[in-house]
Amino acid sequence: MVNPERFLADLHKLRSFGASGVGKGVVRPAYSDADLAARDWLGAQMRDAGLDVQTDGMGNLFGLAEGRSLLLGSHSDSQPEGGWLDGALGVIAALEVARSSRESGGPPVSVVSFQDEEGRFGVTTGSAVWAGHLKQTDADALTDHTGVSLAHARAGLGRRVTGPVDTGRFTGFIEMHIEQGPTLDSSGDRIGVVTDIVGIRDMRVTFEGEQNHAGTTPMHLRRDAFQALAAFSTGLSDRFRNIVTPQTVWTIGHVSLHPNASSIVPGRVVFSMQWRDAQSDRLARMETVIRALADEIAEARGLTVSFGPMLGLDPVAMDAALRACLEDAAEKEAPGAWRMMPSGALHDATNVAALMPVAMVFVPSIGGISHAFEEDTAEPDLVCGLRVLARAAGLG
Ligand code: HGY
Ligand code: MN
Ligand code: MN
Repeated sequence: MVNPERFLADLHKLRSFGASGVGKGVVRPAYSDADLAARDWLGAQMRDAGLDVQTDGMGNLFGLAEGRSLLLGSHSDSQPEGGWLDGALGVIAALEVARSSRESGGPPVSVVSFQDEEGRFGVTTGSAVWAGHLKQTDADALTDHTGVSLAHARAGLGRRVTGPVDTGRFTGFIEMHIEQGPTLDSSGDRIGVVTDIVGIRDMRVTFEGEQNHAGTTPMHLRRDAFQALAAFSTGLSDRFRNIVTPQTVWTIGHVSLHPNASSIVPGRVVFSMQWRDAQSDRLARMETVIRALADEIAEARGLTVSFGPMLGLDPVAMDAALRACLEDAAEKEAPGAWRMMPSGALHDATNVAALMPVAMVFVPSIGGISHAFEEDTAEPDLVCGLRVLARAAGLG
């Protein structure tokens, strides 16, 4: 049987690496000192649980059971301002299930904490490389918002790296996660069994205009990068009107304006353009609109536009058989208080689904808040999710 007290204690301990901000927030971006310290601690817990600890070249951390086994886990890096449960929950729940299973002579269970799920460099970068979706050489060329390359960041792994971990040794993958949206919190359900994970596209866009004096440059002569971005953002909502559904989302979440000074007409803006939907063809139509509108705006305002590499993942359905295990487990642990639902957030499970059967289980997020320091889940719900995961993994 799983040990809820030990599980919660470990979850709080993991939060202490990078604990920051209000509430239970963490700042533990991929490859930061806090992230590496957390992974060192996690590796020690895996070793104490009798697992063989391995780190691949990306920094994905595995605790391996002997022979072929089920793989459980998620990620332990965070957003620049993250909550304590996003990713961490799935990793610590996996550790607890693997450890309990060994203690009670249960089935072999391995554990993983993927690296850079939160996309400091890409989109779910660690699992994307492990699963073969992204070539290591292409990944290495990616840079974060400050210009640091992934190649440079992962060089900091040093002697932690043991070598590649064979994807063929696992029979399937289950990721437990917080929902990160309002569905379970509003319905009162305690468990969500995921049906599908949406697709995503993400690229950097640059408008290059002319830097000039903010007092002397007449409005009609300006080639203002910020004004171009403002027009682009407003125009996009209009152009998308006949393409998107109420479930489609798009976000300009990172903006770097140069030189970012009150008295200078900005000459350059680099921004992130991300969009998500359950259908790949809609994602493609949105891309066409994005590129065309950016070209039009640049042309009309005397700027140039350029686009960075297109990153993305297609929508995936969860494996029917593994999902059924979670549904049975949910009905036993939360009778009448669980539902099937799609995931609007991205997960490592998407990449792993190219290799083996994959399923996911959610617990509620209070107020539907995540990617914020305020993210939280009631502890009885965390434990309920742990028990569902353990049952689905074959622990009675
Ligand atoms: O952005 C996402 O959906 C994930 O949390 N990285
Ligand atoms: Mn996550
Ligand atoms: Mn996240």
